[in-house]
Amino acid sequence: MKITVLGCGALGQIWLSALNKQGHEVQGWLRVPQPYCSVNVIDLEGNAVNKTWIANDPQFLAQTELLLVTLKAWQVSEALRNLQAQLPAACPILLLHNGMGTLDELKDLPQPILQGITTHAAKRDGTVIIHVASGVTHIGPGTPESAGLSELAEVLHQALPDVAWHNNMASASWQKLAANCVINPLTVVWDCRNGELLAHRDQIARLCGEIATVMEREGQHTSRDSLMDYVFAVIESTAENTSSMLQDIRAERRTEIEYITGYLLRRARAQGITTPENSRLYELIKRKEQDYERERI
Ligand code: KPL
Repeated sequence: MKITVLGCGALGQIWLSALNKQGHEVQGWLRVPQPYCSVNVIDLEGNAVNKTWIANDPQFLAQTELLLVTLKAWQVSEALRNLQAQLPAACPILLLHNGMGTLDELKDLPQPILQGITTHAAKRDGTVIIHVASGVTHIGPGTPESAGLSELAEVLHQALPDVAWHNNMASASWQKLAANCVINPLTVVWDCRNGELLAHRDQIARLCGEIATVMEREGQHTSRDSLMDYVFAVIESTAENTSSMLQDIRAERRTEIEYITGYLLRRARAQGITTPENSRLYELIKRKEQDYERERI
């Protein structure tokens, strides 16, 4: 297949090299246009992959059969709006990012949209991307037009297993959102790796209680205790990780808070639910972002 990967950060580079190894024709697409993109990855077996592919080629884009989007949530809408006219109308777009809310922003796009979440872990060490842990990528329809695209799961699974297809992604997406609402801002509050959050059980219980109330109103069967079990399992399996939000805050970059806790708060408001603990974390992260944005002016 001809596949364009939009966003060539850690996850984008891992997908580019895995898809190319599987025989697919790939190109990268960078927001700041460049003719080539270089990939420098240490794969799960410890092998170094150093390759350069074409990037930002409009002809390739016009023939693309799958667009894989590995941008941060807040970059997705604008980037896709700039590309949509050059992309075939039937080309599936797979979104792989933290948080929720981008689908609402992309309702009028002609292309079928798939949503995905992944537990693959990668970290940057200087200019090298290290694929530190294998994981599962869950994908499914984001719009009704993409309901029949389950064969893509098999194509992706051959390149970077495991990939699982879900006819309904709501449950998996909400669970992942819950984990991100707890882990990401709390690692900023405590300035710690994910595993150190095990010491903050009461705070996590309060957050999960609020999140479970919102999820139940959104039609998800859950409870504070089952969410806590899930969140603690993620904390344990990613104990050595520095969360993406803590990495962003340390590097003074914009975080995905609007699509994580921000999305939860928007749904809570629409349902008339108060979420003081989550609101406090949201405000705290926004303040940190504003502080360094103000310094730049
Ligand atoms: O998705 C993550 C992130 O850091 O953004 C978790 C699950 C918290 C793993 O670090």
